[in-house]
Amino acid sequence: MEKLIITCAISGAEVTKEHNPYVPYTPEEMALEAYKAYKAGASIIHVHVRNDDGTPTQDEKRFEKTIKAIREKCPDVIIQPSTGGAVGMSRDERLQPTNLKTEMATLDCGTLNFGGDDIFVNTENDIKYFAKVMKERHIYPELECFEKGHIDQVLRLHKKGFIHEPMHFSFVLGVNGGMTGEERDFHFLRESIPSHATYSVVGIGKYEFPLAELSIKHGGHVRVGLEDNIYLEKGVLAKGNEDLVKKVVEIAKKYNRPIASPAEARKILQMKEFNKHELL
Ligand code: KMH
Ligand code: ZN
Repeated sequence: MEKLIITCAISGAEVTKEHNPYVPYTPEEMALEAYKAYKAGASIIHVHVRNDDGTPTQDEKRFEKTIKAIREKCPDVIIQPSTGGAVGMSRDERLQPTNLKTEMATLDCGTLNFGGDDIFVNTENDIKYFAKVMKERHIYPELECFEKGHIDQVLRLHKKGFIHEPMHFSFVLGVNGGMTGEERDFHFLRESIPSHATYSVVGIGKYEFPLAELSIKHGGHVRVGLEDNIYLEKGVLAKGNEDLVKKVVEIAKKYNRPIASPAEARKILQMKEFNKHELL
């Protein structure tokens, strides 16, 4: 089995300090959370940015400041800005971080309900547009799929030449409005992607660690972080992102999966051609 790539989603767009006081907002707070997660074993940092009051933004300048602050503390980590942003943002608003010299970003591969009246919109044309922009800018897309239909959409778009190899999927399971993250769901999705493709799991809330363990056991990769889950265990808030990363590292030990460094993660994901430009 390959070494384990751990991604840490340090803040997200929705969770606030009222939910967990360790959720970072400012570039300085983001950099500290990223650094601790990286030291604990994360090789990819998934980044959303916030205004000082915690409201989500996709402002390019805010991304630039945040990414620079993270880069200063973690020189070799893979920084993966979100192009999902928050529900209701326009395409171009969401794509702002791709104007920066970033080697990776998320690409959300389908629409879904997102709780209450919220709909996270990613039409076929949105996906084609995001994929085109990322390809032109040599940005490696992590293909976020919230249910099986999204994988099918990726495979259709791949056949038509809109999405390219190497394909790295992220199964985001347990969103209120999306697919659950039970063991059967994991196997269904894992068996639905091409055998040479790589994947990571993103378990929301109670699914975070059970899904992580399944993925570790079966050769997949893992994302954890306060964006997805604020608890270390039932009723116990995590004291920062590093707690969540450390817990994954412990599970990995049980299955003899060594942790990938950022350089090793780039190799496993075949990111060479996406790392040509000098990084921010
Ligand atoms: N905040 C969600 C609406 C991504 O980062 O690409 C979308 C999201 C996905 O978090
Ligand atoms: Zn995200």
